Amino acid sequence: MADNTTSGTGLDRILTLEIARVTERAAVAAARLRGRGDEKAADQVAVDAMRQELNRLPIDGTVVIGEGERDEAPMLYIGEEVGTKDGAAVDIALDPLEGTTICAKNLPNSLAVIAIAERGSLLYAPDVYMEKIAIGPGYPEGTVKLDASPTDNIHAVAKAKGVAVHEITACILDRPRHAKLIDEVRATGAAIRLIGDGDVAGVIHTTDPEETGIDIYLGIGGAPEGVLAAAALRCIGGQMEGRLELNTPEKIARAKKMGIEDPNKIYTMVEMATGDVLFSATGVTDGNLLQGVKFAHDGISTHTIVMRSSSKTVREIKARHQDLDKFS
Ligand code: VTB
Ligand code: MG
Ligand code: MG
Repeated sequence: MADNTTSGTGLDRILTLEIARVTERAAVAAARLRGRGDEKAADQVAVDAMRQELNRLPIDGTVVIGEGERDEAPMLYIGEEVGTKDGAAVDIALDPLEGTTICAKNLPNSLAVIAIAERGSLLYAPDVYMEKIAIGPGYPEGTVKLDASPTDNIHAVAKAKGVAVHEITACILDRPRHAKLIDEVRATGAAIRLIGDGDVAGVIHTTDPEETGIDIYLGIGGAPEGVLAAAALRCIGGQMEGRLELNTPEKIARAKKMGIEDPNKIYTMVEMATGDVLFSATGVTDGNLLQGVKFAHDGISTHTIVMRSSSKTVREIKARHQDLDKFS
C-alpha cells in the first residue's frame, strides 16, 4: 500500500478528509428529526447513517467506543468490525448523535462525532461515568489537575490566563450530582455555563474561549464521551484528565475485563488517546463552534471540523450536498 502518512508512521492522511463524510451523513440524518421530541428515533437514524458511511471507508476497523455491548445495541456496538477491510487496522470511537436530548429538543451543540486511531491506542473504557477536567491550548502543562480542588483549578486557570477569577467561565453538566461542585465554583466568583447534555462539545469549547466563552470543563459525564473528547483535544491542543467512576464490584469487574487494572487511575489525555488520531465532528443543531445542518430548497449544508493529531491540522469544512441519495 502507498505510504500516505506525513511521517511514515501513523494513519493514512487521506482518511482525515474521508471521515468528514461519516459525521456529515450521520448529522444530516439526525437533523431530519431535530425538535421532534423523539431521542431514540433521532439516535437510530444517526447510527444507521454513520454505519453505512463507515463501511465504505478503506479501513480494517473495530469499534472500541460505541453504542454499547452487542446485546443492547444492534449496530455500532463495541467489537463491531467496520470498513472495507482494505486498509490499516484501526480502532474507532464514535457517537453518531452526541446529545440525543439536545437534538430532540432542538437546543444547541448536538454533534455527530468519530475518532479513528491506530489499533490499541484508545482507552477501552466501559460505559460508566468519568470525572473530567479539561482546558484548551496555551496553558503551562499541569495547570489543572483532577486531584486538585475546583477552587484551586479555577484560580490556576485565571492566573495562567492573566485575568481575574470572575472573568473565567466553567462548563458543567446540569445534574444534581454536581450541586456541590457548582456551589464551590460559584463561590470562587467564576461563572458557570450549565449544559443539559453534550460534554464532548463542552470539552471542545475550552479550546476556543473567545468564540465559545468557556475556559474550563469540569464534572462527571460519560466515559465514552471522555475518550472522544480526549481524542479531539489531542488534535487541537489542550489538557485533560479523567477518572472512571468504578464504584461497585460489578463495574470494577467489567473494567477489568476491558484491561483496566487500577480502578482509581487518573488518565491523562494522551493515555486516553495516544498515537496518531483523526477526529471529525459535524454540527446537528446550531452550536457555539459548529453550525447545525441547514435544509434549503436547493441543497443541504453541513459544518464539520476535522483534525489530525500528528500534524495538528484543524480544518473546518462547510459542505453543500445536493442529493443525499446519491451521496455515495
Ligand atoms: C454526558 C453528556 C452526554 O451523557 O456525558 C451524559 O455529555 C452523562 O450521563 O451528552 P447522564 O445523562 O446520566 O448524566 C449524555 O447526556 C448522553 O450521551
Ligand atoms: Mg450515542
Ligand atoms: Mg453520547
